[in-house]
Amino acid sequence: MPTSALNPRIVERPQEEQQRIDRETANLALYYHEGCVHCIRVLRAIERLHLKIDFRNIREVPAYRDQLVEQGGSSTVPCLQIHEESGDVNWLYDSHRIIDYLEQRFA
Ligand SMILES: N[C@@H](CCC(=O)N[C@@H](CS)C(=O)NCC(=O)O)C(=O)O
Repeated sequence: MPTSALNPRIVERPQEEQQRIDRETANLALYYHEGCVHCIRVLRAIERLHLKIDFRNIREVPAYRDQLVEQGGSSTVPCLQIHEESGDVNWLYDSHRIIDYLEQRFA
């Protein structure tokens, strides 16, 4: 049974489109931890939009927290790391801004 039959809000795409989007989301990573309500909101949006994004738990892996602080500039989660096509790396903080970004790009 497709996931969308259980939850009609979950986005479903033709296989080729999903594969194209999977290639795009390979350039994204979400820094989070499970005790954070703002992170849960982003995780739910990712599930609903049916996106494959690398999840980096900063409490389980200290190196992820170090990357977030040293490269992103703050230890606040959630944060979406975006590898742009230009080669630049952007760090997008704030659950609302992250969800807006994902919806504009993938909804
Ligand atoms: N307005 C932000 C709030 C994010 C926030 O408060 N995150 C907390 C965890 S729930 C945090 O990382 N606090 C520790 C810190 O800022 O270093 C959002 O919606 O994402």
